[in-house]
Amino acid sequence: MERTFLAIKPDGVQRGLVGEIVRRFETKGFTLVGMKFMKVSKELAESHYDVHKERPFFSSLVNFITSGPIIAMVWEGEGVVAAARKMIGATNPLTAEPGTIRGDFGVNIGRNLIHGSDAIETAQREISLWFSDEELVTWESQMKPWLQE
Ligand code: DAT
Ligand code: MG
Repeated sequence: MERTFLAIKPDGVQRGLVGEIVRRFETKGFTLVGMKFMKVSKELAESHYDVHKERPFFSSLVNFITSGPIIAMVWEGEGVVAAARKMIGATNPLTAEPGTIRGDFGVNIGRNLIHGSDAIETAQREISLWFSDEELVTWESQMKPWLQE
């Protein structure tokens, strides 16, 4: 089953949006398989954002992600990678559509509340970077027959 890595960034935690954000994925019908509340080390932040290391915003991005606690999560479901990206919205919250997390709650590209893996292969890399196998819980949601034909 397809899985994605999502992280509520320090601004999402500080603004008290953890419940609201988790609620959206839960009520959509995706299944939570891993979750931890943590401070991110500089090493982990740099590794997570490795593709952006040559970009001018890289150091401020790493400083931001390590500035306060975050919620790291793995969610499972059919098509969850692309669907979660849609639910998160465009990178810049000012242009993100209303109804998306960034569109509803953000105003600045450097404070865009949540990370979501951008492809299935990226998700696999990010899940193994952030979680050990023992931290992921395989379980069958009793809602499944009510979500899938
Ligand atoms: P996304 O998080 O939508 O996948 P991304 O991978 O292009 O976006 O960039 C990673 C993060 O870096 C993004 O969530 C916010 C920050 N960022 C991206 N472009 C930026 C820019 N032009 N100025 C400042 N921060 C930026
Ligand atoms: Mg990205």
